[in-house]
Amino acid sequence: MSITIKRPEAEAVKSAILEKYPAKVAKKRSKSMVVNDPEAIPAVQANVRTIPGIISQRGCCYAGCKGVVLGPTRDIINITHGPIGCGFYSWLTRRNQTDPGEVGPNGENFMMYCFSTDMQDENIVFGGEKKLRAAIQEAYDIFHPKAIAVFATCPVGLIGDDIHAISREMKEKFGDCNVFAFSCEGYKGVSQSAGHHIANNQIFKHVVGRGNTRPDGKYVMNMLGEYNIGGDAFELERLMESCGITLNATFSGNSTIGDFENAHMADLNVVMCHRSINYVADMIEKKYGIPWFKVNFIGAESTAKSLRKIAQYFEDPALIERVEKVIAEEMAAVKAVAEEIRPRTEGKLAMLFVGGSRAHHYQDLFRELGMTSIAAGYEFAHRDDYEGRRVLPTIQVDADSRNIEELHVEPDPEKFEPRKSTDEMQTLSQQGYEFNDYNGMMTEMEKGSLVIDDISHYEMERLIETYHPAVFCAGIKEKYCVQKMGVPMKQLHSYDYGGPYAGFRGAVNFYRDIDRMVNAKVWKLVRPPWLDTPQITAEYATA
Ligand code: CFM
Repeated sequence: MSITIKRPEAEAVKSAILEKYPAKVAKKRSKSMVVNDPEAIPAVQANVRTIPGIISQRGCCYAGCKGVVLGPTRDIINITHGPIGCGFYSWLTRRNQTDPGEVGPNGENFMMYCFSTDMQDENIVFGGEKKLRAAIQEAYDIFHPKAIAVFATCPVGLIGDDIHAISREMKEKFGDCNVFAFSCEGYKGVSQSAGHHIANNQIFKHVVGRGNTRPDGKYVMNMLGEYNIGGDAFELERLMESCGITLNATFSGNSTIGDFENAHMADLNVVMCHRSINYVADMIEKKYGIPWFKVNFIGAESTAKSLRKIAQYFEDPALIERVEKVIAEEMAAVKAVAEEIRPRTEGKLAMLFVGGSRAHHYQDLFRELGMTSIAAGYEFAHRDDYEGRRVLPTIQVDADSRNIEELHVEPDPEKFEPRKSTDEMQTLSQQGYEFNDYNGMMTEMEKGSLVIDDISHYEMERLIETYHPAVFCAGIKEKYCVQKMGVPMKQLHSYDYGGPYAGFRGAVNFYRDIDRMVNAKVWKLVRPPWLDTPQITAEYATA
């Protein structure tokens, strides 16, 4: 017997939400809230400033640069030039894990340290350059690292400390330590997305291409946009090894500076998180001739599909056979668990409002559990992440984006070497290969589902009240509000205490965690305190 549950109609839900806003705000928010049609994808307003006064989920440019892209690198000393809070709050809260690295007095895992210049009022008034120079020297003297990176926070941009000149000066002085800096002041751009771009530009300029070591192996590739949250990269490393695929550099989960330096030695770039790193894939291809395509290792089916794509790219029957064997073995275990759990999760609703790629990728896992992603959106993605890269030429570049440097890249006179000839690339394209492409989230979402960019806290509450989803996925800022509304909440940034969720074994972990959450009876017993004490809300409102 199948039961059809009547869901609220999405256009009506949207109108009801917008009704409460002042007219101007409603007009602007309306463009960022669309009802999906995978056959005729509507345009989504994205990567624009958040309206002042609205509670947003977004982070800042510094978070995207220092926290996201450089955060998982273990042997670069990352110094935050700014007040101590910025360094402290970007210190391991994302659960990006790493191998221990070398141990001993010159051990090269610095992730357990939080390095900052700890700027004080007097540094803001008289300048912080002296303090930064001293901090770089101190870090060098104590640890003798291969590299030191400096990150600007808001006040540094406002007072004009020249972090790049100081880094150059210290690099020359040391001779055996690469020092480079990032002008990633928090206020730049409209979200952490600007920070990804700034981070990638500097890594490309100052690091990529400096090495000349290629790891042993026949099939050597880089993985771009994988950040080893909750051990995801460890699981993917295991999987690649069992397939006989050699991982050269991962940007930047479980990575080292040496990996980045040798990134141009691989024969393929696969891109996981398109939003944060597509720039690097494009630049490496132009400069060194390494093709890229999009993969997704979240979800068992997507993992199998991505592995097959990689095997086909290398065009070796032995590799294709080995990959098929691994898929068959791993899938058997995954399917057994999925079949057991699915009757308990089938037909339930999920909502995902996360970053710039996970709100898409995790829908595959929910699909495997028979669940529908009824509403989803990103915090800071661009239109191409929603609608696909085909809209790139139509995206209007505004003043905020123009502020972020676009590197002009040319083929390297010595190191450029096309890994596939034009003919080979064409043949692969004819076989259905989508190089340099990403179709975005909306092609894979149901007709009538809601897609909302940069969702506000108010909009989130209204969605939950309307649809009563079985699970809501977002981050720590939303977690406890959602739970107080009686809905289980899964953090897809840090995974709470769970993970890995990537690859086949990761899928099994996710199925089990979601099963436990959506079938726990405790959520129905939650009665939020504000229902019984309305006067508290009133007092706050009039205070
Ligand atoms: Fe890419 Fe990320 Fe994400 Fe991202 Fe992030 Fe993250 Fe994320 Mo939190 S790089 S866009 S800036 S997949 S930290 S590992 S979980 S918001 S969806």
